[in-house]
Amino acid sequence: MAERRLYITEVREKLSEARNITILTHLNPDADTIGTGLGIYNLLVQNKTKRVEIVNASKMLPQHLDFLPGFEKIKHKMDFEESLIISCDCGSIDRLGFTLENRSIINIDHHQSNELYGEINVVIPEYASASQVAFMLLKEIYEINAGSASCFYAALLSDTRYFTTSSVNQKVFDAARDLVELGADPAKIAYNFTQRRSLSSLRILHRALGSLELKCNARVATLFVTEEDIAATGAKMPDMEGIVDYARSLKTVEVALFVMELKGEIRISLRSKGADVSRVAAVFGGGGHKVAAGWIMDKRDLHETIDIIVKNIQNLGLIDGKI
Ligand SMILES: [Mn+2]
Repeated sequence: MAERRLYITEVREKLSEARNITILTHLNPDADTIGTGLGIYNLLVQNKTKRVEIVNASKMLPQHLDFLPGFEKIKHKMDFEESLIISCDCGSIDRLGFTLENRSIINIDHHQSNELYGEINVVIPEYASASQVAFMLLKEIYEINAGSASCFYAALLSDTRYFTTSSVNQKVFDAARDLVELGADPAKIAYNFTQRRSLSSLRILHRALGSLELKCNARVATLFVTEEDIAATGAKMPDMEGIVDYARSLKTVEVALFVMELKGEIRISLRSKGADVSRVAAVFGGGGHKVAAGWIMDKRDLHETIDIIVKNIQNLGLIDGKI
């Protein structure tokens, strides 16, 4: 295991040398990758001697994040051919969606499964969000402005599911308080996350809940949506974020599984109340955290897929403990 630290001196030096900087956020972006990326972007653009771009390879961005300062600056392709890369919240280099051979990368993340693909790897799994890593690091190098604080706070709020996950501790609240002090507006950010849902997100949630099944003595809950469900409700990927949490919320459930049938592929989300579901993801070439992991598979029968995954959950002994 590599040493877990912030590499403040090394990062400061890299940033001061760089003329062009590309901030990369991961495919199928969530609020942590976008909030971390924009938080960094809002700091770096203040320095007029540098050119900075923020890029996401996906065609679709989570539109509910459009209140974050700089959101409209996110591009879908990289324009700089030579630049320092900063990757945000991304465990493996493939998830950035670009060919990055021979590029200098600062990897800012909190995934236990991070493949440490950067020249500098600021990866701290104990932190609740990549934005917490970025904030702890960059407050030592820059004066954090209000825009940046808002982005980091939004990412922290989202990755902790509004401060409810097991990763929440005093350090998280310390960071949150500091970010509010620096200008993040907690009420405004919470409103944007909880009171601006799309109709499609509720319609697809309804369909997903209709598929709920309990397995393994009600310790495993499964949900799925078909391509037809997605087409009928008009749901986009961001509309399906958080659906898996409903399955986990059941009293007896230890591990929750949500399977999305997309065009040509199947996307899987696993959540647990403590069991290490990243081990299940690893079996299928995926990654993630102890209590939240996922991966993508080639398209095949949905029910077969669910059965295979549940079998792996059992075989790995993830639900042997007491309820
Ligand atoms: Mn994250």
